Amino acid sequence: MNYHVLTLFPEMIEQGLHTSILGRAMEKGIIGLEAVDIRDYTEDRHRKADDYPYGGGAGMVMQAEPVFRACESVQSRIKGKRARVIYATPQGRVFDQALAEELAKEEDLILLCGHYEGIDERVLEEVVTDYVSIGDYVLTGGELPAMVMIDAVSRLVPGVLSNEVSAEFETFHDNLLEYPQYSRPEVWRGKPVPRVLLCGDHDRIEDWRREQSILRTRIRRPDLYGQYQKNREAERKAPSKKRLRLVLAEKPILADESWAQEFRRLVSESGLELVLVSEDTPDRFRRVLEEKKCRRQEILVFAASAESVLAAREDKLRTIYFPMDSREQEPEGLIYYRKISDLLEGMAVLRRLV
Ligand code: 6GU
Repeated sequence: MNYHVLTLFPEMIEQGLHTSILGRAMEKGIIGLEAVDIRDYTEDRHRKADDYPYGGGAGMVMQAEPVFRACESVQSRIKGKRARVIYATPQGRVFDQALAEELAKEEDLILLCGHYEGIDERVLEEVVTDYVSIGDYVLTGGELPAMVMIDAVSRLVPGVLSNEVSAEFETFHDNLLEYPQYSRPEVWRGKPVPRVLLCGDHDRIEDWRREQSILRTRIRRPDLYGQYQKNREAERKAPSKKRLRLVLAEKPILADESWAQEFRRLVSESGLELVLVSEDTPDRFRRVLEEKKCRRQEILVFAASAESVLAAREDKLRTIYFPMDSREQEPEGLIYYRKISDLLEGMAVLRRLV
């Protein structure tokens, strides 16, 4: 993903985004960030980019030509189709997780930051594809909104988050808030950690967390909870196309016969089809994908090695990683949905997904 931010204050963008997770993603080259100084595209020697508004009124308006030239300069350097141009404005569609997910699919994004009383309407009509607001309040400029959007979009770009769990299934995904988290010590100032978290039963823990998410959403964000309920209702009426249909498991995973039986039973009880794939053909997952005419969201892969996880990720498949060799070195940037230590845990995950 490459961001091109058109701004009068490039240092704000450059200084604000190079730390922590995004900094690392930029070092790794997963994310590119360019702050384009609109003043570099002015014609006069004072680099003046604004002027008085026609019709009078307070403040200054950013002039059309420098913005246009800055934008065209970026577009001409981008290969392939023209990039979407996002104008940060309180008059836009309110930015949310769904829009972040949509934008994360783009190769390049141009973010246009206004200042003062705004930008000459004529250039907006020419270049802007999306008017986006980050909420109903007034800011002095579009730089902070651009940074907010870049942060939210970037963490959805594959490889940006660490190799733990991909961001697909967390807060807001089904309109639920995240469950509460606890770390050591076990008792802090007389307050113990909820006991269920210490029981070691992943099934129970997942159930508890789900319940906490639901309760918390109902109390703290009744608006989101309403959405959640509406979606559940709709899903009951028309089974979601996102529902799992196919489970792909690499053969070594089912080597232990007693486990395999349980696993097969759960899969078939859930109305899913199980396909065993051998672990040594390079395009093994894609071939099944094509044969079964399944959508990617309908497939869950149980992969037996880091190499297989990479192959499945290449085909953008949701992947559960069950390392058969515990000494295996995981390559940096390995992304999977879940890593499990036994099939029981895998079955718990499966149960939750169907
Ligand atoms: Cl996206 N831009 C500006 N300039 N102000 C805002 C905003 C965006 N969202 C809320 N206020």
